[in-house]
Amino acid sequence: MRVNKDQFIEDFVNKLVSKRGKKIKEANLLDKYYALASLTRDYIAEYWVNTNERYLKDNKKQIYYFSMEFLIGKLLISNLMSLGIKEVCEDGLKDLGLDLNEIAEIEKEPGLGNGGLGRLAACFSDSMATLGIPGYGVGIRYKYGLFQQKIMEGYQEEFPDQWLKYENAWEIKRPSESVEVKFGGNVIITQKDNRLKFVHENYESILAVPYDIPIVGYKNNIVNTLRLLSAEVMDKEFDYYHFNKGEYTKAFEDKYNTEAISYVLYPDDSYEKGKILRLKQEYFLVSSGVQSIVESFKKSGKHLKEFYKYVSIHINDTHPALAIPELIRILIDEEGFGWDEAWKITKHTISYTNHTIMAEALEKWNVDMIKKFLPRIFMIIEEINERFCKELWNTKYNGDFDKISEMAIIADNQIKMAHLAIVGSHSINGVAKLHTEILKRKELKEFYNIYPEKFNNKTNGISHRRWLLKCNPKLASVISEYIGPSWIDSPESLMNLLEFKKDPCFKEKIYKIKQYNKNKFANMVKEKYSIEINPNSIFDIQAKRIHEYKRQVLNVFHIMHLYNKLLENPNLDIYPRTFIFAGKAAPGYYIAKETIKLINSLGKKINNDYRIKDKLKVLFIEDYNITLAELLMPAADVSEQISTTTKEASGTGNMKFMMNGAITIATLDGANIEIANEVGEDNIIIFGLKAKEVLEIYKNNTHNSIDIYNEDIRLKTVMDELINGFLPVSMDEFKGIYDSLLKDNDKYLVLKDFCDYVRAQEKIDKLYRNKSKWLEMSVTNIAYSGKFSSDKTIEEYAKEIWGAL
Ligand code: F58
Repeated sequence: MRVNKDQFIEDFVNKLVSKRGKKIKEANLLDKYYALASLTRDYIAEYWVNTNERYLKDNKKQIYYFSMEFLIGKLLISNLMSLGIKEVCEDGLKDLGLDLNEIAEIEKEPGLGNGGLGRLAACFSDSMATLGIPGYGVGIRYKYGLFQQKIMEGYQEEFPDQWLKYENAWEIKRPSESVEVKFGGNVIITQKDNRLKFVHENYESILAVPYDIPIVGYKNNIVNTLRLLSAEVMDKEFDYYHFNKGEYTKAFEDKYNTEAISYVLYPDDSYEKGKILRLKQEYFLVSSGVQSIVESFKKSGKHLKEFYKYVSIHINDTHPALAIPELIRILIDEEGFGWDEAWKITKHTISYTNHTIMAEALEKWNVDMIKKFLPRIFMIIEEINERFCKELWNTKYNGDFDKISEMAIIADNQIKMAHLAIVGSHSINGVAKLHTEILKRKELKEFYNIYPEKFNNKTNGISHRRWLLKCNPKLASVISEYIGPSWIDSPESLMNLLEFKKDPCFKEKIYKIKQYNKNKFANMVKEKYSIEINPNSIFDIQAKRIHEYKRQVLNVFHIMHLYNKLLENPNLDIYPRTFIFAGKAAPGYYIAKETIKLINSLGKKINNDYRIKDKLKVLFIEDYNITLAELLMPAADVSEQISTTTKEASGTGNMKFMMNGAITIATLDGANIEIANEVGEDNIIIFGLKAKEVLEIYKNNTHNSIDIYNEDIRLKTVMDELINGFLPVSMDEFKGIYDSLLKDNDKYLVLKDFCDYVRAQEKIDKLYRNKSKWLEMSVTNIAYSGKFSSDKTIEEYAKEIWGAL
């Protein structure tokens, strides 16, 4: 868009008055932020309206990406960049004595996600807008997000994330487009004109109120929409009778019970009530989403028979898989279709991405629960299941009861959502080559046997606009200085950097930028934690959800081992290292929470030990989110991607670190394999068991952790230190971790990979001392990172799954 500095200044000053009732002199930072964000939204509005109009006219396929998570990050700076007016605003604000970055910092980040799955949804939204694909995100507007993580006495404590405390400057509430979502009750079946009619009665209604957020395409005048739904009571805000009797809590009981649906992401579902809430959230999302899509499609005048030619609904993991029976319900009960046609339309409309092979993350719902809260949906799932089992019976598996019950959607009083998603969709994709292979050959083998054409791979990607252009502006600008700005539109041209990987002048610039980013991070640490870290040490970072399979404990063991070596010989020549951790543990996940305590206890001990002469530091940075990631990625020298091989579906942090020039230490897992294939073995540090070996160990149970513990004295020492008072905690504090590794035979093969990990880390120590070589590796990583742009991934989804390009 075009706006000059004078116009911007005038608009901004007027906005401060109209929006906040203040002149610059009286305005505080919050006033300035809201004025600027609101002005930016005004600038966006024209393109938003035009885009929607164009999409209606163009008759192109519309893509709806259903996801329980959207980790979009702060929007002010990225929106200004996408509009192409960041510099003008920066200059204009400077003339007014204001600093854009200081204003932007005050924005609250929407905590609408947990991990890679949620960030992927955000990168995909960004790419769809930039490629001009009519893509809509559909999610939930959790009032309190995931949770805010605070570290207290070394432990994670959870607090409500009050990101909506003031207002969300980007959203537009659209109450007139609200839809009713029905829970509970019963279904009456009648017969009319030779057809069965299903009438849902005595249900409880909840209103899904949409809030639309603009997703601004990069300098292309296109603005897509992220629609977030919020739960409200249908009519009665509170009960007058109880209120007048002074029973205020009772008076508002219904309201809070209803609104709780969109309060928090991932309520603890170790209890029945948490499970019910989670089920309600999932149905709330898909029912309101699908109803709105069908309504808006009908307005276009086309026949619903053609729905799937103009609409794709993509489900991000199985959480929105109830979209399948919901679409069938609408087509049959409300639009008068017969089963066969409703089934065909649905199957051709829906596609599904699998993000994990971890058994505990494969969703299953108790039959009684679905029957009670979603009676009509249950009937439809039953029908799908019956027809599917018949199909199996009539084809391959005639007589094979075991196989059929293993593959059934409903078995043992449970509904298997992955099976529903596979049967009811036309495409199932994994998120990296190895992951897809494991789905095809192992986890979902039986389904691959009968539906090979449905399975495909789409390796994840990241938005280079957020993960380079925005978060590392100095690096972005030096890249453009050397290879021109074309990489911004076609990230694969980052490859042109290879020409400069031996250019001392270019490498020095890359070095200085890394140092600048490290200093920036070190300043934050000093300010927030009063800990001094050495910007000349290696910044070695592991930032991701805390989970046993991601093996933060392996990282910790290596640090403890280094520490032990230094205690033995304080003059040992170890290149100074700062180990940085960040990530949240699921509130009910005991070992993950203990791991956080372990990292902090180790930090407490090491950071205060003068004997090791500041050679090691260990930090846990609290409340990992997109904003923190944007600070961490550019500051990293080493990227830790050390999951148990076969367990990390893809990983996307690996791509973000690489794009910012960090060197990866990794197992050959998920997308690490594809990264290694691109950069070559000289530019990544690989260690650990290969997929085949891991699968073999699991299959034949050939691993015995106690043997390794007894054989490797370094490991034995470190492990004993968990329970012998070495750390500043009670002796049994880390017994859970200790037992999981020895008594429970180390399910994630930490001990098995320890030795090779230490070797790989020694290699890093050596390599880093060779500055020229290190920088060459760093440049090579940046150069190949363009291959992992989500633009490329989205192009593949659009062509091969959605038929939209
Ligand atoms: C992640 N999954 C995968 N799930 O772990 C990662 O390998 C992959 O790169 C990424 O998806 C994108 O494909 C993930 O983030 C969750 O957060 C689950 C959500 C449901 C509860 C359990 C965690």
